[in-house]
Amino acid sequence: PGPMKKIVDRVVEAAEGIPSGQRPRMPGAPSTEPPQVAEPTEPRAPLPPKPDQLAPAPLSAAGRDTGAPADAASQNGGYLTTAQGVRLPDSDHSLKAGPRGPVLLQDHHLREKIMHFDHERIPERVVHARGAAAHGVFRGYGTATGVSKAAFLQEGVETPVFVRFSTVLGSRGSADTVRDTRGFATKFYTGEGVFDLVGNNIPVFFIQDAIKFPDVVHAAKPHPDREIPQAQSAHDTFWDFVSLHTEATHHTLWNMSDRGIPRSYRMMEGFGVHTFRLVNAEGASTLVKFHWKPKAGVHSLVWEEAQLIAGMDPDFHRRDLADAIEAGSFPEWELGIQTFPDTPEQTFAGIDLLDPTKIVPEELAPVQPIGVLTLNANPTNFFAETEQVAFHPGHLVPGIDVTDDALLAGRLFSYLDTQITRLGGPNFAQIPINRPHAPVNDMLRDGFHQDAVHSGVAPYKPNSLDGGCPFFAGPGEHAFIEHPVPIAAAAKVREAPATFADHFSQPRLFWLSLSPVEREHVIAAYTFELSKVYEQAIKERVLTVLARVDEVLCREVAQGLGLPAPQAPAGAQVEVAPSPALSQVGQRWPATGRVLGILTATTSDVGVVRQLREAARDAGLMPLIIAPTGAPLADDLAVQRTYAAARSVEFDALLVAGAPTRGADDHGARDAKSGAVAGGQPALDSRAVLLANEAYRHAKPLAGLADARALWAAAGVDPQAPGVFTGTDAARAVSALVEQLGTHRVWERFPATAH
Ligand code: HDD
Repeated sequence: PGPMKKIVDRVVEAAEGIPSGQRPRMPGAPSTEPPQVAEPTEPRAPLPPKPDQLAPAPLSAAGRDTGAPADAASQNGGYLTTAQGVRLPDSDHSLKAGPRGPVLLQDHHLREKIMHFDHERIPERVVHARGAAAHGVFRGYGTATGVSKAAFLQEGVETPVFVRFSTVLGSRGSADTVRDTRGFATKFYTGEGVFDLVGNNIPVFFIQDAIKFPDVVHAAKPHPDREIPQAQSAHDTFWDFVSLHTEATHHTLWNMSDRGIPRSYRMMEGFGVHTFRLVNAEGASTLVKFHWKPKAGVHSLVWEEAQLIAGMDPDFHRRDLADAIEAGSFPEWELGIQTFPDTPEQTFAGIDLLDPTKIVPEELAPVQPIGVLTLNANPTNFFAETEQVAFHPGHLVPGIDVTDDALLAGRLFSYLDTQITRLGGPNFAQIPINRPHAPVNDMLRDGFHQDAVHSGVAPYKPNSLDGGCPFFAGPGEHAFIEHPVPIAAAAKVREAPATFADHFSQPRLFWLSLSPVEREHVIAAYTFELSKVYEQAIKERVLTVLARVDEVLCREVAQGLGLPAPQAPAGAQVEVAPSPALSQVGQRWPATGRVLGILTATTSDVGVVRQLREAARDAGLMPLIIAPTGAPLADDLAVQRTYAAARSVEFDALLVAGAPTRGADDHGARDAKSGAVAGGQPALDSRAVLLANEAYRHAKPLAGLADARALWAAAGVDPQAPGVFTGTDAARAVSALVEQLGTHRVWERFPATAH
């Protein structure tokens, strides 16, 4: 207290003469303002999240392991300091010669503060710049031990993980719900070192050889002259490239399908894409493809929702992931493998396993579950963790090895290289989020941002000065030993295997595997995207590609564009058997973790609203209460969305607990047209009408208590239609929604004409 008192006194003295409102607050000085509003005068925990950051109320009191490193620095310590730890009396005024200046060059605090700010941004990822991540745990089932000796796959072994999901094309600040492939990158901090599985939500890729990666990315990124469009494939250069480079047809078709607009990161499959090689304890190898299967099922938005959300809540997927974890509704995926004998041909059922534009249908090689991933904690700091995490397909552990896939080979170079630009040097493995949990004993030294204080004098091998340390590990000591794959004598060539020339059989397989409504969406997506293309020749060329995939697809897209449908060359369409596993329609999934909007009005019975919310929570749903204003309905019934901020696209299902009439509930409504009072009756609030109308059009389940009928009528909701429940029993209303959410949407309500 002695010296501290003096410092405080001096600071107080220095503050004399400054108007009281601008005076820096001293530690311990009494505050005159209410505690939640005033700047705190002594260290205390950060304020709770602001209302618009509030996640839905927790489903369970989940134990949290934030995964933050033990030395995490927070800003609620005692005193503001410089980066050198010197305490500061003021951070609001530059050092000046008198209050009117000039500013003095010797102001180190000003210089340091602005210097650091000037360098806050680092280069964003050249692809996959936009992403969101979470911590979790992976538990091995032990079912893979016959094919891989990887320790983390053994039964019951729990491994901490960090998973980052992303879009590919957009910049860091772009919208989440654009039509694009999604990245699904997992870092396993295993006891044998870090293993990264850097996959996508689409099992195939645009190109068969990494040397084409700059081409496809340049074509898909915004045009270099005006830098538009952002985070879109709906433009000339993309379609120019994929129509000339037809090995991209399969991936493009997946992008145009519902897979290109996932409902949530929680509801996407993930794929390792390449064929990998697993090696067991006896040294026997097996070729495999990795699959992540979400326990919540694979679900998508519809295109209109995706477009609306991009404006209404560009952070939709990021928020959805964080909210679900915060609410204790932890997303889960099973990791599975398809296994193939490691033969010299490296084919399975005639499919070339080294061709990343091909899948192996699950009906031919079932996906065998080998472990489960649970995401259970949000990052503590976005930049430190989500932005600085660095994945690399070459981060492998004993028991998991690569194949000669030429796309994978190029990736093994690219990911190390990109971190040097992005993270500023070769020491990115020392950034907390990238640090292995296994002991590190490398001989890498120096370089920018060297964090370690290495001891010893002999960072080389062999040495005698450091006692010969560190030593090499033998096969029984968890060493990573490359599988000794024989390499056949061959001439150096720039060529692909002959089977790689088949660009159309698998796009056709995918198309034929989709349900009618999913095909309808594919047609609509191609028509939308090509409508945005200016060059007629490019549209025509895409149609010639589509003709080789399927006549109906080609004809319907051509019709939408107002162009003649070209004929495919005779025999161009190959006979393929569909793979029902590729369709997202027709299965049932748990409704757990789905978002339910509960629409209330000033006339709603608060007891009933409470009952609905509890029933929804008991069913594992995440209910959000929508009300005319933000005023709580009761002490225990906070409002999460006002009418002004609610839009149907946020919800998987809508539950109406009162008919919101204009007049009583129109606070904030500014739409003059909707204020019409018909026949002396107050009209329904236009925003509530739109909510019900959109939810109905997007084939979402709807339920309403008896007075919802007026809303149904105004919103064009047919009360007899499938997936619309109207009644007086609150519990039945919720169970009707839960039942219907099992299929994600009420598919019967979508018109589907493409067969
Ligand atoms: Fe890649 C990032 C997935 C081919 C070069 N890639 C990146 C990320 C994912 C993928 C999920 C984001 C990781 C994160 O969240 O930080 N990439 C894939 C898949 C591919 C693929 C599934 C094909 C099967 N990628 C690919 C090729 C190359 C790259 C062929 C280059 C030759 N990818 C990169 C990169 C990135 C990247 C430039 C950008 C930022 C980063 O690596 O760390 O190096």
